Amino acid sequence: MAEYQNIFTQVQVRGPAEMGLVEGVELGNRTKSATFSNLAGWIGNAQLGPVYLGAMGVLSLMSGAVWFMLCGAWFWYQAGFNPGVFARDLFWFSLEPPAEEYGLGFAPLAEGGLWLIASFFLLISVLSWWVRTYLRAQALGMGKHVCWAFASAIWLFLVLGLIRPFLMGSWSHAVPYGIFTHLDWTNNFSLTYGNLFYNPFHALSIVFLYGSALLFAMHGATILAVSRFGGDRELEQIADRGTASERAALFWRWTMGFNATMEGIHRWAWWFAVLVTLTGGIGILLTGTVVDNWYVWAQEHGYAPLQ
Ligand code: 07D
Ligand code: 07D
Repeated sequence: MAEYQNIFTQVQVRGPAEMGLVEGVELGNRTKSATFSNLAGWIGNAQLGPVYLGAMGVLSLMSGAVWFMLCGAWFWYQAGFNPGVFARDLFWFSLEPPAEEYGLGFAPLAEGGLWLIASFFLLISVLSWWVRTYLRAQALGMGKHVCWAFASAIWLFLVLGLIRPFLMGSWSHAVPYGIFTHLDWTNNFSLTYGNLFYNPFHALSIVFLYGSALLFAMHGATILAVSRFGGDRELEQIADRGTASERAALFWRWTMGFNATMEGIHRWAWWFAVLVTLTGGIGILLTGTVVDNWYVWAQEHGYAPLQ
């Protein structure tokens, strides 16, 4: 007998595949069939597909694959074409941007030129995926909330790899493509500019990152806690507040004196997540361009002790 356990499991009710709407949709761009997976059903919807590819989807996947293969080919070269070394050192290989002296110009392939070419494809891939999120939302008559949130992540991505290096006058300031080398880059960035903890925008970004996790936990837990009263049918609860959202609201008013609304909690979530990368991008953009040393800056602004 199916037991209702609402932390890990979901009862999977399965009918014929739902193919979705057809009005205003270019059906030739959509795969024809759908399959079902129990595993997918435990964490989300059991139905897989149909997928809408379209020009933007194809462009994004293809240019993303080119970026990925260029990184892989370079790692393969760094491994001396040895499969054992490739597997062993995979996380340590790195496709690096050109050195400082090349400025914003091109560089020989093995000295950053390949990084520039790969970056071009990554840029096309990320931007065309953004257009895809916009167009698919439009085709479904949805608001554009997902693509504007994604734009905030892209803002940080562009600051890190394009806008800030451009303002600094050299691609050498951009992030290398490597698992551990991009962490070394992050660490060095903080050290070079006098400890990023004293950058108030880094602090704000952390506030929203931690806040996002906290809000997500509070919201997820609240809805699970009232799902026995139908609380997981959130939209009906907004239009016609039943006992579930009343209890959820009351719980938070009882425990902390204030409650978000069924609709407003999603605005909290959206803003917290968006502000992580929005404030973060501002913090990175200011570093090295406006502020050379965050510790000194903090001392000058009464944010760090004068010694
Ligand atoms: C869970 C959604 C799925 C996405 C995943 C990432 C690739 C890269 C690499 C071909 C939450 C797929 C990864 C396609 C393939 C090559 C060479 C998202 C989820 C699973 N980082 N970072 C990681 C990127 C920056 C930092 C992991 C990208 C900044 C720290 C992964 C970017 C700084 C730590 C990764 C980027 C920074 C990581 C897991 C771009 C400051 C970790 C990511 C394009 C913000 C963690 C070994 C994850 C780790 C980690 C990818 C930028 C810091 C490889 C694509 C420059 C401190 N980063 N990162 O789950 O384990 O994200 O690293 O800007 O500790 Mg990073
Ligand atoms: C990178 C947005 C771009 C990603 C895009 C995705 C693909 C892959 C493939 C799906 C992550 C493209 C995706 C191509 C698709 C598949 C399969 C988002 C990105 C568009 N820090 N720090 C932050 C903390 C320190 C440093 C943010 C904590 C040290 C630098 C965050 C600590 C030093 C930068 C944060 C800590 C340092 C950051 C990132 C603690 C290193 C940044 C937010 C407790 C020693 C970035 C202003 C994010 C930033 C950043 C947290 C410490 C350096 C809040 C908790 C002091 C250089 N740090 N940090 O969402 O914005 O990133 O800073 O010590 O650039 Mg930090």
